[in-house]
Amino acid sequence: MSQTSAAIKMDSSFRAKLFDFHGVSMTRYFTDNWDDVQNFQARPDDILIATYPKAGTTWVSCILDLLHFGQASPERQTSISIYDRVPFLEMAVPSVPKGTELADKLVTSPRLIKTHFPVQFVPKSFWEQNCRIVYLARNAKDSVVSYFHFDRMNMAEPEPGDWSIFLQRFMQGKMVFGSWYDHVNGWWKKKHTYSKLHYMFYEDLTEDTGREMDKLCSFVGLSPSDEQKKSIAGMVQFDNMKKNNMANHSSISVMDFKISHFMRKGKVGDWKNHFTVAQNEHFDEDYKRKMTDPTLKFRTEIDIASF
Ligand code: PPS
Repeated sequence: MSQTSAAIKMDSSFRAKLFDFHGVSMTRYFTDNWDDVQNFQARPDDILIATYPKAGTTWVSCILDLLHFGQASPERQTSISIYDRVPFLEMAVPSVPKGTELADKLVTSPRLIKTHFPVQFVPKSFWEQNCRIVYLARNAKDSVVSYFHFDRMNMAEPEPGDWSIFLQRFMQGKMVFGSWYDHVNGWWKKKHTYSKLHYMFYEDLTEDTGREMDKLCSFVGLSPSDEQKKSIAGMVQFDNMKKNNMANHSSISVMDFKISHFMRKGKVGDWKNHFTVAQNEHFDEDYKRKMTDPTLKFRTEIDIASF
């Protein structure tokens, strides 16, 4: 049994409440270990994987883990869950080891560490050590749909309510880890002053996984063979990750797979199956007001023919 899959009683009383934390909506499961998280000692070769929830964190975590360790330790892929290979730094859920403890125990070099923090919450040692950071962003519409289904099935998340209420809350930034708009913009701005930040997009990764893997390799300084890259691209295809119990989160007891799967659809454009025409118009108007930086562009659909 993996370290973080210890049994937690799955019922709705476990659901956490949102509260304002330094100006960001959070739950106690990600703030209870705040002091240890803020004092976390990063190492110069640590790689921080930062995302707003549901952007494809698990996908890019598997890619980076395979790129770094897939050759030397192939058994990792079948014996250690992705959330133990890539600890979730701020996680402080009762009865399971804290993210900081898991990260401290990692024996790999580099250590791959996940966070959903907005940029201003990142512990200072990551900046002081000049660590590489990979930020993966996903368009707002698919993010909110994915988040909605996640909050329905994850008993540690706040009660989602119905779809229209959830969408409204997303637009107001009242989600765990705060506003999507502030998150993607905050990290985008950081890219201008911090050179070791690789900002990438879920839609690009879907369109051409090989091309995005090449960019990641040059960012982290790896040169895998074509054969290795091909093999990794196959292993991280949605259907293969969904079947892989070490990647699909099936051992996490707070997640009720009868409601929805963690590896749910893995598509660009599923929002079209959720937004009404009126919701879409309202969302677009609000989006224009909030997303004023013309250099940060998201795609809400991609040309199927191109991948
Ligand atoms: S979390 O809980 O925030 O860490 O979730 P995260 O891993 O960031 O995002 C989960 C969504 O990413 C999709 N996913 C993938 N899509 C395509 N290909 C691959 N390999 C892949 N792996 C994960 C996953 O299905 C969730 O999106 P939705 O839209 O809900 O399916």
